[in-house]
Amino acid sequence: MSTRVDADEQALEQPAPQPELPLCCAACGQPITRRCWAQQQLGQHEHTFRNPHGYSFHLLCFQQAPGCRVEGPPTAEASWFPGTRWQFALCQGCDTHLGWHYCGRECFFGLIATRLAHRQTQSG
Ligand code: JO2
Repeated sequence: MSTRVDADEQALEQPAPQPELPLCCAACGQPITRRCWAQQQLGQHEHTFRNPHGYSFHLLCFQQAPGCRVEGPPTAEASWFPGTRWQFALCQGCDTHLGWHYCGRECFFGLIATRLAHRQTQSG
């Protein structure tokens, strides 16, 4: 199976122009989370992982993401954070898959960096 890198264009490559502004869905502009909710898991905020289908994802960890809708049954299958189960985290605005919600001893979100933007991209 070949490695496929997530190919979206809207990476969070620049620091936030104003750190208090929300991080939004890159596809529809829905506010998703905030920098103040960034946290470390396994000692890092950012992680790169590959799933069983061969797709690589660059994840950012947040203690909450109120703009996400969590969907599907929790599963430990191939979880990248040992001791956690994951569910899909979708944009409440447009259903784009933004990452995963994890629960173990605590719950958190791992969101795909390229699917977030510093501001609304369509209506903002
Ligand atoms: C979350 C996906 C994943 C897994 C996935 C679709 C189907 C399956 C997807 N490790 N999950 C994690 N599946 C991630 C993973 O912590 O592999 O990528 O197992 O059937 O999100 O596209």
